[in-house]
Amino acid sequence: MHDGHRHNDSHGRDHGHGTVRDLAPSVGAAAQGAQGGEGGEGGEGGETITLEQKVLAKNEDLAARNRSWLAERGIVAVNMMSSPGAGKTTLLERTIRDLNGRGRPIAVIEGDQETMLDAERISGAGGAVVQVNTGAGCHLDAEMVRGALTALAPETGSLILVENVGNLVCPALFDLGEGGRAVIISVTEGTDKPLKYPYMFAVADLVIINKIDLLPYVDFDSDQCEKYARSINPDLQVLKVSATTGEGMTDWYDWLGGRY
Ligand SMILES: Nc1nc2c(ncn2[C@@H]2O[C@H](COP(=O)(O)OP(=O)(O)OP(=O)(O)O)[C@@H](O)[C@H]2O)c(=O)[nH]1
Ligand SMILES: [Mg+2]
Repeated sequence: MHDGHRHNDSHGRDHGHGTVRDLAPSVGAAAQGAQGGEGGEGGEGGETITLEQKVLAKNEDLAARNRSWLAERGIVAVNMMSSPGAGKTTLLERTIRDLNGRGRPIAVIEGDQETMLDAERISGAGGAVVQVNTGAGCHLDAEMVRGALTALAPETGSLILVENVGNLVCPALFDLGEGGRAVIISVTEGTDKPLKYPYMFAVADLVIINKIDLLPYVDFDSDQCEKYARSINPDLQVLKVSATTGEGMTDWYDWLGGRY
C-alpha cells in the first residue's frame, strides 16, 4: 500500500542556487533498513529488513485478530494520528462532551510515550479511557491495543477512538485492527505536510485540518494542502475544523455517524 505513493520529485531539480538531490533512499537503507526492499539486499541491511518484516507480519496477524474481535462485538475503532500538538486530545475531549450519551458508547485508548496527562483530560471530559505508555516506542501496535481493549472492556456497539503517539511517521506502518484512520494536521504545521509524510496520508481515510480559527494569523493554504493530500491518496475525505471553537465539528460527527 505504501509503494507507488512516493513523491521524490526533487531528484536533481535545479532551484537556481544549485541542484537539490533526494538522498533519502540511501540514507534510509543504511539507517533503518527502509521499506519495500530499497537498497537492502544482503549483509546487515538484508538482516534488518528481515527482522522488520517479521515484526510487521506479527503485527498484521494480531491486527487481524483485533479486527475480528471488534467485529464480533459490533465495535468500531478509529485510529487518530497526527504530529505532536495538532489537537488530537482537544478534538477527542470535545467529541466526548458533544456525543457521549447520544448513540454509541464512546471509549478512548490514549497512546503516549510517557505520562497519564491525556488520559486525565479524556477522563475529565467524561470518557472511559485507558492510557498506553510506549516508552521509547513511537507508535501503538496491535498487541498494545489488544491489551487496552481487554482493560477497557467496551460495551457491544461502542465507538473506540484511539489516539496514537504524536508523529506522522511510525504510526502509519502499524495496523491496529481499526476500522478507520484519521490524520489530523493543524494549520500551524505548513501546507506541505502531505508531500513530506506521504505514507501517513496513503493509509488514511480522512484528513482533519484543525485549528482553522488560526487561519487569519498563519500562512497556510487549505485548498493546496487538500490537493497535496489527494495527490497521495485520491480517496481521502478532508474536513476543516476548530476543536477549540467547535467550527466544523458536526462534519466530523457526520463522518463518524455516516461511516459507522
Ligand atoms: N487555536 C487552536 N488551538 C488548538 C486547537 N486544537 C488544539 N489546540 C491547542 O493545541 C495544543 C495541543 O493540543 P493537544 O490536543 O494537546 O494536541 P495533541 O495532538 O493531543 O498532542 P500530543 O498528544 O502531544 O501529540 C493545545 O494548547 C490546544 O489547546 C484549535 O482548534 N485551535
Ligand atoms: Mg494528545
